[in-house]
Formats: sequence, structure tokens, C-alpha cells
Amino acid sequence: MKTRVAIIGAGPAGLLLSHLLEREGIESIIVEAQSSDFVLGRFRAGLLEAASVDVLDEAGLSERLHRDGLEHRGVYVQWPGTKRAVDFVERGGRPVWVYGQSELTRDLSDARFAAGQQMYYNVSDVALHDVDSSAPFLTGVDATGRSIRIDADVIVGCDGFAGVSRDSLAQSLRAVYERRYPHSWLGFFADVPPSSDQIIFAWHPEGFAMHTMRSASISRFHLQVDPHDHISAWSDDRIWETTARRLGSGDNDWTLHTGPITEKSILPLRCRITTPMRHARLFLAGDAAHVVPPTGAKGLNLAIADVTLLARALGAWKRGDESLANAYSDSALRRVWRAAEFSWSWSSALHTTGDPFDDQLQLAQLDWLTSSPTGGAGLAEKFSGVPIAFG
Ligand code: RFL
Repeated sequence: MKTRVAIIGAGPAGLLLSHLLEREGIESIIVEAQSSDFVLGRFRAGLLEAASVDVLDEAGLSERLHRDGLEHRGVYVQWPGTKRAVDFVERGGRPVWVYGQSELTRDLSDARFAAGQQMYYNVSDVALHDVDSSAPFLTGVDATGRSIRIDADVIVGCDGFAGVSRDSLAQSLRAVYERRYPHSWLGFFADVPPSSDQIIFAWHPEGFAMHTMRSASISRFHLQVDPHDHISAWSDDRIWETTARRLGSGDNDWTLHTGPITEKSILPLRCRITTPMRHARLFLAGDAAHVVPPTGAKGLNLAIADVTLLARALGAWKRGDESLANAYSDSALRRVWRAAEFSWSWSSALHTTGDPFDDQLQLAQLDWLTSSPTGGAGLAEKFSGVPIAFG
């Protein structure tokens, strides 16, 4: 098979890229290791920056988001005895949208199927070849066990954190920046209406807790846990008791709604950034190039920003101008590092270390961010995001 752009991975980055490329008049083929049902069933992110929503609006992909998503002007930040609303709009930012990644992936996938996109699911043993030549290609084994080969002008690795494309960046060029955090997140979904009209970020001496939502009947929670904890040590009763304590259920007439827990898992917090995001005819986008801790809710938004930059760059290249493609890695990484900084500083302000001195520093930081106009404006901008800068 031959195409202009071979895309590895049918997560949000790969699906959106193929959609945006089509609008640039560029054909692509997607290969995905998993089944379509598996990809659509994966729960993950849930918060979209205004700039991401702008991209989806412009691409004609946001009808369901505007119908079923929840627009939020801000968040609550709290610690024992104090609860403050940070209104992003009042502080110069823009609203964010709560919309499950699985819903967005479904919208993207439906749009690709409707457009007749060539997509191959259940492809194993994907390997990249000759990415530093002008005739790169990839090989794999399709769902029926047949070997496939796709020749392309460029290959884009949208294959997430566990993907293979990153390894095709020349070792001599590659730099990897990594920080492992000394805590993990226990995340769980519950079939229970949200107990709050906005997302709650709670500092508590025992550890961070977060309450967010997916719909009027599904709530999402995260708890800071020890990195050595195993999910089997967390019964549903223990989870609810800990969540209620850390979120201050019963304080000031606020009560946590509890109910059936439908999914729970433990995720280590880490930041890992691979540079550059382009080498010759290979481009990386989304989690294939970078993962950041979910505290700042930036991962999905970075994936959307990357492919927006890349589609524009490949469109210009097709018309004879390679400058945006040459600038892609630097442009994307500028946004990535800003998101990494926010994810780091926001995580550091909220996750307790067990050191009473750190506790006081964190509380001073949270007090400043939520009461000072300067601190609040910075938090609003970092949370709600800035427009995607091209070039
Ligand atoms: P994905 O979604 O991982 O998709 C990559 C796809 O590539 C496929 N693949 C391969 N295909 C072919 N051959 C191979 N060898 C392959 N290897 C892998 C995979 O099967 C998969 O389908 O990456 P993508 O598209 O870059 O999208 C990134 C986002 O999924 C990720 O950044 C977010 O989920 C991160 N994230 C959050 N981001 C936000 O913006 N806001 C949030 O609130 C937020 N919360 C979260 C999160 C991530 C979490 N976890 C579990 C990592 C909360 C959590 C708990």
C-alpha cells in the first residue's frame, strides 16, 4: 500500500491527525495494535482546554461535546477549613470542558469511519524502516496474519507511551527527560451523581484528593497513594472513607455522594519527554513523545495541539513550504515544557510529602494562587491554556 502519511496509533492523536490531514487534502492510513472496541473502551482524560475545543469546533467535531460535555468556568481548591473557587474567566482565562476521552475518541472514530478513512486495527509487530530516507515505510502483520507494508512520504508515531515509533529516532539525536514522582494516583469511577458543580482539588495532610465528573450520573475521583500500594489493598469501603475524609464530607453542610465503584486502578505519576519530535521523515505526536502527570490535565490537550501543528505543517509542506515542518519539534516542545512545568508545580503544591515544613510551604502556595490576583491569573492561564502558536 502507498499513502502520503502513515499514522501509527488510533488514539485521539492519530484519529484527529488523519481528520485534519484530510482537510489539508492529504491522504493517510492508520495502523492500530488494538481492536476498535478496546480503544473506544479505554477511560482516561476528561478535561479539555478552550484551545482544544476551538480545534474541534473548527474541524466540525464538537457537536456532541457541546451537547453532552460540561462547560466549567473554574475549579475549587481546598484544604481543611478553607474552600476557594478560582474562576478562570474572571481571572482572564477561558472556560474548560469536562468531556470523557472515550467520548471524544468515539466522535473522532465515527468521523473517520464516515469519511472512509483507511484504518487497520489489530495490527501486530509494527516496525518502521528508512525513516531518514525520502521513502520511509512501515511493516506489520494484520488481523488475519498477513504481512503488510505501507510506503509513505512521512510516518507519524501517535502510538502513545508504550509505542514503538520513538525508538526509531536516531540514538545520537535523542534526549529523554524524565521525572518520576514519589507518589501514585488511585483513580476510580463511580455510578453516582457528582457531589460538586465544579472539579475539586483538595490538599489534605493525609494526601491529595480530587473530585471530577464525566456526566450527570458518573463521577471520577483520584487519591494520592503510596507508589508501592496495590489496588487489592483498597476495598471500596476504604476508598470511600478516605475520599470522604480528604474531601471534607460533612464540613459546611457539604456531603460526598457515594455509590457503586465501577472501575479502579493505580497509576504512577511521571513526566517523560523525548526530543526531538521530528527526525527526517519521522514525526512524533501526543503521548508517543511526552507524558505528564494528569494533575494538570494536559496530556490529551498536548496531543490535540501537536497534531494541529503537524497537520498545518504537512499541509504547507505539500504546497512546497517546509518551514513549519522544520519548526514543528521546537513549536510543539515549547508548549510541552510549559505543560510539564505546570503539571510539576501544581502536583508539587497538592501532594503531601509527610514533612510538616513542606505542608506549610504548600499551604502558602495554595493560599497565594487562590487569593492573589496575580497568583490567580497565572493559575487560570495555566489551567485553561493559551492559544496554539504556529511556527
Ligand atoms: P494514546 O491514547 O495512548 O493512543 C496511542 C494508541 O497507539 C496504539 N499503539 C500502537 N498501535 C500500533 N502499533 C504499536 N506498536 C502501538 N503501540 C501503541 C495504542 O493501542 C493506542 O490506541 O495516545 P495519544 O493518542 O497520544 O493520546 C494521549 C492521551 O491518551 C493522554 O495524554 C491522556 O489520556 C492523558 N490524561 C489526561 N489528559 C488530559 O488532557 N486531561 C486529563 O484530564 C487527563 N487525565 C490522562 C488522565 C491519562 C491517564 N492515564 C491512564 C494515563 C488521567 C489518566 C488516569
